[in-house]
Amino acid sequence: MRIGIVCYPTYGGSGVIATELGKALADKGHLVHFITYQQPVRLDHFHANIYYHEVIVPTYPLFDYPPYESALSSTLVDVALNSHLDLLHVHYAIPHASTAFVAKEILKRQGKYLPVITTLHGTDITLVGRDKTYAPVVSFSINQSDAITAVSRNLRDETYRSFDIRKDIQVIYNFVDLKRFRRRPLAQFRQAIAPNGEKILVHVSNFRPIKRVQDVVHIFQKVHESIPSKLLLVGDGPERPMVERLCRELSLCDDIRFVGKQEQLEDILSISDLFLLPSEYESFGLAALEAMACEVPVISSNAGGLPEVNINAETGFLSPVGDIAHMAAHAIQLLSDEEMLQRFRRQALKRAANFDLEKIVPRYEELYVQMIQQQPAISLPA
Ligand code: GMT
Repeated sequence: MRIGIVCYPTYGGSGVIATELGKALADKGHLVHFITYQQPVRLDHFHANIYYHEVIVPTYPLFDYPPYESALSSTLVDVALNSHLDLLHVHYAIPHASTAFVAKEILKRQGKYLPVITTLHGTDITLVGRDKTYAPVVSFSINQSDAITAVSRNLRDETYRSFDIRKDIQVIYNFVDLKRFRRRPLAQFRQAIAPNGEKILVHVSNFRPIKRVQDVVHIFQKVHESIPSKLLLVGDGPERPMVERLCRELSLCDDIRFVGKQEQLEDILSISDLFLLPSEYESFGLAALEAMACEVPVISSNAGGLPEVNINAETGFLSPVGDIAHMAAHAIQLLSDEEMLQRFRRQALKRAANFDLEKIVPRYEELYVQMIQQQPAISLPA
């Protein structure tokens, strides 16, 4: 198949899943065309079956707001026609679902049918999408998609609750590449971070308020009081200055390291003992899944789709949002009982195997085939 993929190329779960999906599809022999305004972060190697089309948004003195959506729709039309796309898979509803709809309508008038699949990822529904500035367009463009998928049951249900959706939303869970995300013995690296055998806790996110990174620091403070430990904070974003200030106020700077955005996440996870994800909301929690694949149990909130990934008292523990004491107590319990920690590690890996890329990617392929086969006859305007 010739597949067009639209996503946010930046450091975020939806872009990561879209890129990993494209790479997996290319490995299976499909031709994959990424159409984005910047090279996606995880699209880091040449692959004979992968093409990248940059969306250029021309500037003009009249434009206070360069019309990105129009540039994207026009690029989609161009790529669909010249690269003979069979379908378009857009990730994150805003503005990708509506730009895909415009492209599809233009193409229809040129005699080409282009099925559009929209994957909902989370904040496009729960945060930004619900804002009345966007809601009517989000609702309309989801309903106009030929197929809609959501990355968890929770997100599917939230979508039905928030919008008037008259179509079936299929749940296709996020996935992880178990060949890449697996625990490796990196003793030297571990020694460098925790020279005195301290336990290592880790958090990975884009440091947005929804991630509650300050809770991560407060949880760590309590753990640190009773267990020699280090905290690795991976990623970057708007909350970072506040989090840095908090570390200074709590005199924890020597034991907390901000390592910024990292490509080799699997190495960091390989030396970690516990993953912290106290988010206000997660439609799924891809970062937690990647940790579990590397045998790292997860202490998380019970928000959104997290209970569909992290199983309480099995792969980690779930607590109400903001319940720092509860999260810290569970972290201390796990870190001070080696037998329990090892058991949770094995269980985390076993759970992650349910979300193996090799199981999930075929579900998208099946959906693509279905969409291509239901192609309606297009009558060209006279
Ligand atoms: O979490 C973010 O801020 C990034 C966001 C995105 O759209 O890039 O992530 C969302 O999509 C991921 C992939 O499907 C999910 O694993 C995340 O849980 C989800 N984030 C939220 O719902 C807050």
